[in-house]
Amino acid sequence: MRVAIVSDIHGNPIALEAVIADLRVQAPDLVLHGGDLVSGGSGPDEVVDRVQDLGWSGVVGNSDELMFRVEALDEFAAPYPNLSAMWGAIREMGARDRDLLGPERIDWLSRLPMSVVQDSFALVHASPQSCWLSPQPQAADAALVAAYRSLQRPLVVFGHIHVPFVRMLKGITVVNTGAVSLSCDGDQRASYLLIDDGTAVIRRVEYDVEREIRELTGTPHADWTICMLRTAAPSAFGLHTMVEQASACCLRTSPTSRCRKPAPEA
Ligand SMILES: [Mn+2]
Repeated sequence: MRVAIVSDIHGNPIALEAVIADLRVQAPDLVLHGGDLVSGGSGPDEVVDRVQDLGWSGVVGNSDELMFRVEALDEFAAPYPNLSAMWGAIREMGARDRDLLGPERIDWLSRLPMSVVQDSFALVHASPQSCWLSPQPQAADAALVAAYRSLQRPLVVFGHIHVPFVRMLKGITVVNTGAVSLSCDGDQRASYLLIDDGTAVIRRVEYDVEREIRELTGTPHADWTICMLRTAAPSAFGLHTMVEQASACCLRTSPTSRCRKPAPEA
């Protein structure tokens, strides 16, 4: 049995189509999505329609929750008032996505479950209790086991942090799918997971990042997301990826911005 898990598409239809082309070659028996279908990309409506047409089941992500429960952002943002400019921008980006999606797609997002549990593995967006909070890539073994053992499966898969990894621990393998869009590990390619008879393999897929950037240009706060798409900057702050990325790239908290256009080709 071959299962593919595609997570954190973040409204990027160009990256999604590249992954779908790769899936045709890999020919999994089942494809699931790991949530965060929307937010940050040029076509959240296109992405939701495509996932619905393909019949992929999946789980709810924090970005999806923001579409049907706007106040979730206030709850998450409350401890970080110093980042108020960023929260405001995320709200404006969310409003654009809600307009594009319309009530029917948002209603569909609101019905996504917190987890998908199969015989041999379980899938959540961040953790079993929350689609906002998860261990970070550098988490200790014990923290990963503590976060996911309640699912009682030998393999647990999550997305959310946009940093793919496979950690084989005592009694449990914890896997992060990485992100189709807005990778956060320095590699701008799309990332997704294949589980081949219980063995987890991360796949990376090149796509036309500059085409997505052209599509995004002119949308609210596109400079943030364009920066994130180009740099795939590693996270540094221990908060949610979006927060980390936006802080690092776009609030200029570091003296040297990592958001630079690639040098023109010779
Ligand atoms: Mn995400």
